[in-house]
This record gives sequence, C-alpha cells and structure tokens, in this order.
Amino acid sequence: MMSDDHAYQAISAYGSGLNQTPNIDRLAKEGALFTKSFVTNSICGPSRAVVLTGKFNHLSGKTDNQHAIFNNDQVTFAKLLKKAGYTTAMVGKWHLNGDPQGFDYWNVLPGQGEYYNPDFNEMGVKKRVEGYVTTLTTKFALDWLENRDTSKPFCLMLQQKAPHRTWLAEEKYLNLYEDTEFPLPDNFFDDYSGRGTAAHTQRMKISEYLNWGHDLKFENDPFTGETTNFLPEIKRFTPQQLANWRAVYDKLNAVFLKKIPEGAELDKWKYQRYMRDYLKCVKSVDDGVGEVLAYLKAHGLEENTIVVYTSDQGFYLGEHGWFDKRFMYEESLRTPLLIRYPKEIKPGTVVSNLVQNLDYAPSILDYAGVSVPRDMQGESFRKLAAGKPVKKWRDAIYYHYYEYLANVHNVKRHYGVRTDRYKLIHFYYDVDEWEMYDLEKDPKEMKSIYDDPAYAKERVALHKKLTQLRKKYKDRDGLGETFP
Ligand code: SGN
Ligand code: CA
Repeated sequence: MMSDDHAYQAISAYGSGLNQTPNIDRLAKEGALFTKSFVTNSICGPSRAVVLTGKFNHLSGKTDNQHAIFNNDQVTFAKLLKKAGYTTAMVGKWHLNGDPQGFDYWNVLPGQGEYYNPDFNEMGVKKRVEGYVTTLTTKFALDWLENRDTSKPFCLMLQQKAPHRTWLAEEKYLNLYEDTEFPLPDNFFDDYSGRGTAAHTQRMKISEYLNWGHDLKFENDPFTGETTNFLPEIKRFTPQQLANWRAVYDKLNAVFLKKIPEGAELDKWKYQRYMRDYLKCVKSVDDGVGEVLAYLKAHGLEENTIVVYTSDQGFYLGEHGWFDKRFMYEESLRTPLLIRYPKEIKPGTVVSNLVQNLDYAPSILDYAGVSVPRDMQGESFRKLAAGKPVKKWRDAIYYHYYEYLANVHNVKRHYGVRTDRYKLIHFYYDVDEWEMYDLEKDPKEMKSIYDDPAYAKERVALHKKLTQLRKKYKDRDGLGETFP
C-alpha cells in the first residue's frame, strides 16, 4: 500500500504525537518499522518509477512529473512477478503516462485523481464513480482480492491518492480535529538565514502559497471578495455532498470572517486549517489499511502475506513554514516504511539502516524467490527486516531532484548524499551552491556548515562519497543538463 504525500510525522508509530493511525501502526507492532527510509527524488511520478523499476530516474527516464516520459515497456518488479506465476493488480493513483503494464487487473485514477466522485480508468474504460476516492480505492482493491485467481500467489499495489493536495475530507470526517490545536513546529517562522538561494526562493510557504480557494476552502477571497478557484472542484459534488460540506465549512469560515486574524496570527490560522484538512484525509487512509488487514485475517491470508505501507515521498507539515516536498531536507527526503510478514519479521522490529524506495523492487523479488535483474540498483532489505546479520550495508544514500518549475513551488534542482550523520547537497542549474548539515547537532537543518572550517575533514569525505555514488549509479554530471 502506498499513499500520496503521507508524511511520517502523520503516522503515530513514528512518534510525532500529531494524530493517531492505529491501523498503520499495527504493521509496526506486528512487524518492522524503518526509521531511516528515504526516496531518491521527492516527487510523485519519479518516485513511482523508482518503486517499479528499482532504478534511479536518470535510467528509467522519469526524472520529473511534468516533462519526462516513463517508458512502460521497461522491466518492472510487477512484470517479473507476473512472469513467475503471480496474479497482479494496480489500483488507485498511477500518475505515470500510458496504461499500466505487468498487471492482470488495473483500475487507476487519471492524472492526480479527484477526491469526490472521481473518474477511474478500469482496464481502458473510463467512468465517473460516485463516492470518496479513498474508500473507493480500498473497495476496488478488496473486490479484486475477492475475485482473484486463487490458484496463484498475488501481488496487489493499492495506491491511495490521499492525502495529496487539495485535502478534501471524507464526509464523515469533515468535523474531525476542528477542536484540536496542532502544535506549531518550532521552525515554522524560519527566515532561511544560514541556507542558500533555494530555501529563500521556494514557493511552498503555508503563509504565502496556500490559496484561499482549493487549499483554504473559501469560495471568496476574504480580503478582496473575488471568487476563488474552489468552485471547479465542488462542481463534482452531489447536492447532498455539497450540503454536508457547507454545513461544516460555511460555519467554520463564518467564525474566521467575523474576526480575521492578522500577521503571524493569520499564518497560524492557515497552519491549523492545513493540518486539520490534511489529517482528516490521513484518517480515511488509515481506515482503509484497517479494512485490508481485516480482509487478510478473515481469509486466512495473514500469516503468508507480506504487507508493506509506504508513501511516494515525505511532506512538510509546517516545518520551515512549508507544505509540499521536493527538497532533500529531512521531512521530504524521508518516507514512511512499515512491513509485516509474521513468518519472518519479529513483532516490534525497528530497522535503522539507510534504505530507499530504490530497494523496494529488489526486496519484493527477493521475498518472492524471483531473481533480481543485475541492472536494478537497489538492495534487498529482507535480511535487515528479519534481524539477520548483514555483512555490509550501504553507509550513504544518493538523491537527485530535477523538477524546477516556477509555477509549481519553484524548488531548484539539486543532488546530494546523506550518511547516517551528515548531508551534502549541491543546488545547481541556475545557481551553483553547496550546503552541508550535521544532522546530529542540527537535525532541523537550520544552518549549513559547508564553509565551517571545523568540518573540513567531513566535507572532503562527503564530496568523495558523492563522487563515488554518482559513478556507481551512473548519474550524469548534473551540471549543464538540458531540460525541455
Ligand atoms: C500539483 C499540486 C502541487 C504538487 C504537485 C505534485 N498543486 O501540482 O502542490 O506539488 O501536484 O504532486 S495542486 O494545487 O494542483 O494540487 S505529486 O505528488 O503529484 O508529485
Ligand atoms: Ca506525491
């Protein structure tokens, strides 16, 4: 199971205390929780390409959401499982161009998908389905499980659209958390001093870049009175859904409009609305995980099914004042990873080795006893999860982000390396800037120590490591690449 933009901070097993996700947490209680799990490129389509192919984006071709094309003819772990006799299915958010390949059954959301009464593309037939996207995705996945070819082992990829922007809650959760005040991260009012141009020029601040329409849920801008861009989405609602929605948000909005907060208070208000809406969506995702686990149990599939929960990347929940992802800073570099497999993984296992979504394909093939193609670049973490000794595990991970788009958050291209303790990042393309962090002393990455002479030795070692990894993974120079 993979969700979209689900921050580890919003999974209670990771200990942030923000919300409760009892069903997802069960995977950690009954299996393994990976505490240092990362992506190779913190953005949707590219992450999905990494998961399927076990290769970095410069090799699979899917470097960004907007321009890059994913060649569906390439080898994926799903195709290899199918060839090995598995029955396979892909349900929910796909977000790669073209029709899914390697699946006996697929039923996917076109593009980003919609929250209410979404269109689904079932094996080439598009139709609008009434209901809420998260419950529908879970339902379609369970329907497939129920009707699958039981003479074969199965592989199901259940990929939720939620909690992706624009965070529309399920009707029964419209009111959830409305009485909860979420604690403001202590770097919410970050001024980015101590970091380079990229952190200063991003467009993902909650205070500035959440819009009054589809983000903050006002039909009119509270300051100018202009109609916002919220209306196109509610056009999908049924009259009853709209009435339920209005009953909650009109009331909440009226309270806000009566006394509009100013300055920092307005920023804090936006943060609360963002957090409440985001976490309402997470709640439905967690319910879905519960349904899947219940299905497995009821059908005697609990012992012999490997259940994985992850996200396509991490997300900012107000840290640095941000929403969205993309940066190689911790909140978006990390992604949740929980695995249950009672036959092999002891309950309550915690894995703190450095793993990446690059490792998913090789690991799944390893579990299935299918040989891993030599050109897959990840490593199987099966032994780590089983608590078996692993002679030599990687001591650093490599990252490369490409999607520098002014109108979509404006995050400069960068690549870098992260070890257990340090991180080195190179922002390039229209800048040439390095940043370095000591994650032990500065876990929130508030001040780059790249030029600090006290860290000269570590800096040299990180540069060396970065060069090694770029060579190992066959990445291009990074500088001077052309981009459409
Ligand atoms: C949309 C969102 C962005 C988001 C990208 C990529 N804007 O463009 O906030 O970063 O998707 O997300 S929205 O107002 O249209 O929702 S991704 O998860 O698909 O990579
Ligand atoms: Ca995403």
